Amino acid sequence: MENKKAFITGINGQDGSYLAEYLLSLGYEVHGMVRRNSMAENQDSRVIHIADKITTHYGDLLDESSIDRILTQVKPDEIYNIGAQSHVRISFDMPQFTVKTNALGVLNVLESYRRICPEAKFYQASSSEMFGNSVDDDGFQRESTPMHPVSPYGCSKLFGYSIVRNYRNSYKLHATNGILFNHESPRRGSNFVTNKVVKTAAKIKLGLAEKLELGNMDSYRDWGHSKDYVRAMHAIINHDTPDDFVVSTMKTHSVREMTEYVFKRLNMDYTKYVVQNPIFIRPEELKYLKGDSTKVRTTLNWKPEYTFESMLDEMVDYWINYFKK
Ligand code: F7E
Repeated sequence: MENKKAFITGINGQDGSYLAEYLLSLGYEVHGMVRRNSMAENQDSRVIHIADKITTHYGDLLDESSIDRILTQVKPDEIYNIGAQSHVRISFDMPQFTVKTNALGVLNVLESYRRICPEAKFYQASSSEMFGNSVDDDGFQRESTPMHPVSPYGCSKLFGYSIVRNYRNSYKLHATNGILFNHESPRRGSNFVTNKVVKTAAKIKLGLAEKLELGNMDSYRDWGHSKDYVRAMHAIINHDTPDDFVVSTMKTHSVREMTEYVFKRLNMDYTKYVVQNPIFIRPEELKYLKGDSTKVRTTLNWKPEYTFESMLDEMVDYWINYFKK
């Protein structure tokens, strides 16, 4: 039997790169879309170590012709739409670009998929940011929790999620949503809070920085590891029935607790180094996330291998080694 073919938008992102590695380990032929960038170095920086094993194609979620061309050429069995403007704070600065990419971009991929390869399966990277500040009485968000997003990013993701459900029902496509809670790793962009804290704490430890500037430290997040979450994406797309699944650790910690843990691991007291800078505070904040992932755990037998602590430990070790070199 021929190897299955996967097509990944956002292959050069944190999740795209781990997903590509995972699918290669399962014997897939992996294709990915990268955007043309004026700095050639940034187009494949997270997948450079597997560059000879994957095929990248220039394209853009906002350029339908490029998506048509790639799908016609590749004829994938599985399409993972992971590309996005994924930074919530930045979505307040670039709302239109965020909505075009994260909402219209999903529709562009769905339309090409429906016309060119409707037998394929489709995965959409939906997000816990869609819930906004809505929480069930038991303190969890789950598939049935009402969605009231509080950022341009969350609003754009809610459109993507809804249009995937609409296409699934209207055209009988195998189109799925993973509603992923925050997931991190050493490959996380350095302007997301976990990697920002770990990277700066490592610099402070080694005398390369003095202060860490943060915004709101009292919001709570359910943080897992990207490596665990890409396994969930593959399980979701391969389930017999196209459906939507929350993926989470079922535990929550505040930004303050996370920061305290990281600094303690480096034998430092975070209160001596952290200062607040209002620049990092959002016009509207999502205060609390804790996901109930019972459905994906029982239906697809998925569970995370990393804990909050082992994930942060890996990130701390990574950045300490990086700066020591
Ligand atoms: O912020 C607070 C900030 O930017 C986490 C994306 O992957 O997960 C991610 O979105 C929390 C927020 O992630 C700073 O206000 C304090 O409460 O790491 P973050 P996020 O906004 O939760 C969801 C599920 C996605 O889908 C998104 O694509 O940390 N915070 N001080 C800060 N955050 C940042 N970035 N920088 C700070 O200095």
